[in-house]
Amino acid sequence: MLYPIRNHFRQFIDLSGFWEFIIDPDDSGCQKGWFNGLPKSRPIAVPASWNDQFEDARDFLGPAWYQTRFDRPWGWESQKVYIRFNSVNYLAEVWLNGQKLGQHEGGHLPFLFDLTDVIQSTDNVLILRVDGRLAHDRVPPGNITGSDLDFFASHSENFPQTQFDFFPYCGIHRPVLIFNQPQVALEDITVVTDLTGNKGVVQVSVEPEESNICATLTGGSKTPQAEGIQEVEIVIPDVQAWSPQSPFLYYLKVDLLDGEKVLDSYTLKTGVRTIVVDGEQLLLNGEPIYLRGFGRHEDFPISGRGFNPSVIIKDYALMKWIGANSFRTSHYPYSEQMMNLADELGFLVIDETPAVGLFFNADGYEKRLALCRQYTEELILRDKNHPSVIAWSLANEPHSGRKQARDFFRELVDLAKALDPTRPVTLVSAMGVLEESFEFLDFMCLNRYFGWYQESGQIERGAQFLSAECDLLYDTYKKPLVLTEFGTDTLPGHHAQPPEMFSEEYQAEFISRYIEVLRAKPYVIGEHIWNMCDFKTSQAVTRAGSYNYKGVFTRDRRPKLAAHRLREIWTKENEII
Ligand code: BDP
Repeated sequence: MLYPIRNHFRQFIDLSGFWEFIIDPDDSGCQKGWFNGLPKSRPIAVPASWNDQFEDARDFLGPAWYQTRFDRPWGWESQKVYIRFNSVNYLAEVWLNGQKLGQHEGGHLPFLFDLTDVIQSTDNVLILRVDGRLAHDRVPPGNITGSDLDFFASHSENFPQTQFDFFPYCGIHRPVLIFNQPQVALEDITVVTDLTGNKGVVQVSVEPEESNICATLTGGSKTPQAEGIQEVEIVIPDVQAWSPQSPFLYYLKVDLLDGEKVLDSYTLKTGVRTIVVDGEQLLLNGEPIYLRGFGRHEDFPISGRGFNPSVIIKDYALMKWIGANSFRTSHYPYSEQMMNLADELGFLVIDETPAVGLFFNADGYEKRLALCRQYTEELILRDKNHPSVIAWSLANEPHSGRKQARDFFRELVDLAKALDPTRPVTLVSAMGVLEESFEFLDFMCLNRYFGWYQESGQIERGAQFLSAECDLLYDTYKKPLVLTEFGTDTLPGHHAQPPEMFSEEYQAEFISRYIEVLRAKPYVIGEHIWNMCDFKTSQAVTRAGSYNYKGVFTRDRRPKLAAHRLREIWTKENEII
């Protein structure tokens, strides 16, 4: 899926700014015809979550309505025109000038509608109904009641009642763009790269089928080019491979041709690299790599889960400072801008779908599976061309103790492999859950909290449990393993000697001890701390101030003791990667 760009053939307009907004607590907006125009409303910032912008909307999950107006830009009269929503959480219904364009379920992933036949030259009225309510057959799920509760060990007493541990922020979370395309246009481009010795190979294929294309690669010392129908291969003699130490990106320009005439053109950045699981190792460009980094969240005061460019930059600066080389997009896909910067700054990303808190009982199973298939497709379509993406994660902490879980993930793994045969596929398993799908996944991801939720207060005992369990899993599945979560809630400024729970010392000791255990195991290919920053979650007795305090930075990005400890460990060892 191509991100809108500006060039000789294409333009886009970003509708970010202040829109009109009204909450609809009794869900009567449709009946009252609000899709034709909102009644008295108030201004709201877009993109941003609505929850922290108003007194009466914090725990309100929808439905709510948005409205904005725009004119068609000049020069688009004979062009195709689309609207692209980069992320709306959770269910979006969209109208333009009173006509329904369609709907999309699921946050964090883009969707678009064709406006060509609906757009007017002036005074277009765009209206959205956004519904973020939690339900057992939505993904991620929430508001679980009755017998469904048997499937869960936790998160049943929190408010709002989510089956996941982050605040269920709602709204238009990322920019909304209108863009044009020529009548005959490049609809999609797929780039696959390979390396042999110092030669790089870039395979480029496009949609629509049968297109005549010319692909040109610039950025290196030469400017190789290839012409063909729908699919071409470009060979780069002295290739500069992409890696965290040297995140070199080429510009790939694809022209759509009709004889000599160029009908459309699209330029994207691409890095040439390979990624494979080999025995107990993960190889980037044929060399073993070890992941150091975090599980994270898109989360900041007031803007909530809304796109916040300065926070993105700050987070990358802190990850560089601390010596991280990777992260997981826990527990949903991050913004496309975040992914572009990962390519540019040389971060390795485990790219996760929004499938967190999954359970597998019959009621709602088909709908959840259909949604997970949709998310997997949308994610791979969106992120397939990023060199930074080294693996797809299909879920976080599914309640896999039922035999249906295995079939569910078998189907998703097959789908992911069919869509992208080049990247490893994984999922992230919870403590106390036997994840049988490890059998057909490329590597194992585990979240473990021995010494926190269990063996509380006992770091050494926790470390022994961790060690034993990792060995057991490796002996069973013989696959490499990333510890994708470990950490402790830590109140900034709270100290204790000897270390005790919630103190900065306890977090620093816990993390250091876990790292020692992991480093002694040759099949462990990475350590991701939970979490990079403190973040907002639902209210619960285990979540003081409705924060998860496991950040090694505070929510406003100040380091705790553990951040300094990690920096000592992670910046000393750049020889690993
Ligand atoms: C894991 C979840 C993560 C939570 C974390 C915790 O994957 O979302 O925030 O535990 O409890 O179970 O802090």
